[in-house]
Parts: sequence; structure tokens; C-alpha cells
Amino acid sequence: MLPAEPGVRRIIGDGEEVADGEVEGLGDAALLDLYRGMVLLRTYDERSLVYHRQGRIGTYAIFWGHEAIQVGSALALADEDWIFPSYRESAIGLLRGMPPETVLAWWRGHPAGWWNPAEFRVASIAVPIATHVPHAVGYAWGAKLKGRSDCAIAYFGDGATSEGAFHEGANFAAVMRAPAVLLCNNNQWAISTPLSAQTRAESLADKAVGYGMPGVRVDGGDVLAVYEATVEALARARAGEGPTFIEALTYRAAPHATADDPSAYWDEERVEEERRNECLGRFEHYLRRAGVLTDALAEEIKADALARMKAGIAAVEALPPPDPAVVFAHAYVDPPPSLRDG
Ligand SMILES: Cc1ncc(C[n+]2csc(CCOP(=O)(O)OP(=O)(O)O)c2C)c(N)n1
Ligand SMILES: [Mg+2]
Repeated sequence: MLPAEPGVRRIIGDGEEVADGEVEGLGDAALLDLYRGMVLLRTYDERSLVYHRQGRIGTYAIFWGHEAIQVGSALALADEDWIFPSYRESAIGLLRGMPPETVLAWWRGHPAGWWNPAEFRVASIAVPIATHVPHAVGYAWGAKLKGRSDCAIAYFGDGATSEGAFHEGANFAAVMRAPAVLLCNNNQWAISTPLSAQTRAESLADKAVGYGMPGVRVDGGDVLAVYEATVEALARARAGEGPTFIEALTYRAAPHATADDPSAYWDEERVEEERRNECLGRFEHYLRRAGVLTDALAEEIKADALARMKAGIAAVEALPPPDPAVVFAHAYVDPPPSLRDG
């Protein structure tokens, strides 16, 4: 749980002094959908770390603790809205029905991991920082020009707000009143660079002011706060009022990726606190206090997610090895002689 910070939206209480709030219009079935989505992503993430250690997938960017940000925002979208993920949201397509084996194939470096973006309305995973922000904004502007009502959401980190592409995308979105949501996961780190070395601004949301769009701060460990803020941003976008910047505050309580050793730089005490108050547990307690979740249902949902992951890794390992020529197939119109003859 975040230390109380003024101006940070929070809905889930702590079961003691802070009372639970609720999101208007969100019934029991929708609350359980959010829970199912969080369990699915948590299971995906935890299993992926194991699969990496077993040598079954390559380097993997862990998103443990970011599930509330991803699920709260993605489930607020309409089906036709487009998602532009970074590597941190690699499995967000699962919330749109993408099979786990597709995402596992991506992390395995297998071409079966290249999904068709139009099938799930999920763009390719952007590994270069912030380059997908202009893509999302361009998509949203295009949809508007064509008279459609779909929006685009771009996910990026605190570090991305120092990249030119972020600023170009944000300015363009505001000037064109593009129906876009710019969702910044502020997990306080860009690999080993802390937020304090990233900006002198008091908050990342302050950056929105300079572009003339609202900047909203939410507790990124509170799936309901993220959901509500995204619903409002989408309503603005669809009403022709343009983009919104959402800063979802969290603290990265896992390594940046499997190739990172954060013990060299992070704050152990803060990590312990984050792990104790992680977002799935917070939501689970909320649902139990509200009488929406029983032990039996929680077990069933977790077992289902695990079964899907087990089937996913089996499916991806059963794929035929890719043809090495694929590496070059889309790189050259006219391959140089060294490759052509080799
Ligand atoms: C254009 C570019 N520069 C540098 C990198 C190397 N790099 C990979 S992840 C990362 C940190 C990004 O931090 P942040 O935007 O906060 O996202 P997070 O990983 O915390 O989700 C960097 C610098 C990159 N992928 N792309
Ligand atoms: Mg970060």
C-alpha cells in the first residue's frame, strides 16, 4: 500500500482505518472478471519466471505487482479499442483471449509469437522505450478521422517520460485531440535509474499540464482506482475531448528482467513492504470483505489459470523449430550475396 499521498486516487481500503469504496456500476460479475484477469496475469508471470529458470523461455521482463495497472485499465476498454503494450505488458493480450502459448512463443524467440495485431486489437510489443506512444496516438487520430469511436491506450514506464517519442506523442495527441489514453506505470525505476534521477517534476502527471491534457494520479496497486480513472479517460476521449495522461504509482518489487540483479541498487525494506501489500492480495481481501469471493471460487480461478499455463508451455514446446531463414526473410528485399549464397 502506498503511503497516503494527496491527489492519488484510491478505492480499496485496508480493512482497518481506511474504508472500502466502490466503483459506480461495477457489479459482482465485473469485479470477479477483474479478479480472474489479475490471477491469470499473476500466474502467467510467476510461471514464466520458472520457465525461464528451466531454460524453456529466454530473458523475461517480470511484471509481478503491476497486474492491477494492466487489468484495471485493459478491462475498462471497449472490445474495439486498441492496446499498445511495452515489454512490461507482454501478456496483456491474454485479457483479450490470446492464448498463453503465443506470448510464451514470443519470449522463446519463436515466430509463432508474432500475433496478428488486428485479431486481438493488441499491437506488437514495443521493446524500444516510448516508440509506441506516437503509434498509439496516430492510430487513435486515424480512428477519429474515420469517424469511428474506438480509442487507443499506450503503456509505458516512468523512464519513458524522458524519451523524445513520449513528448512527440503526447503533444500530437493533445493538439489533435486524439482519443488516446497515455498510461504511465511509475514503478520508480528505469532498470537501475531511480525516479529522482529521471525528473525534477514533482509528479509525472505534472507533465500533462504542459501539453494541455489532464494528468491523473492513481494508486497502481488498486485495480479499482485504475479501472475508474481509465473509464473516465475513455469517456473524455469518446466525447471528443482528447487524451488523458494517467500516472499509476507503484514500486517495482521484482528485478527489471531476468538478467538484472536489483540488490545492487534497490531499497530492500520498501520492496518487502510492497510485497506484503501486493495488488492481487489487496483486491482479494476487498472481494472477501464485500462477500464476493469464497475460498472455493478463488481456488477454482487459480487452478484454471495454472492449467492454462501448463497447456500453454506444452503447446509452445510442441511447435516445430522455426526455419532460420525467417531471420532474413523480412529484413532484405535483395539479400546481399554473403547471405544469399551462404
Ligand atoms: C530507446 C531505448 N533506450 C534504451 C533502452 C534500454 N532499456 C530497456 S528497459 C529500460 C528502462 C525503462 O524504464 P521505464 O520506462 O521506467 O519502464 P519499466 O521497465 O520500469 O517498466 C531501458 C533504458 C531501450 N529498450 N530503448
Ligand atoms: Mg519504470
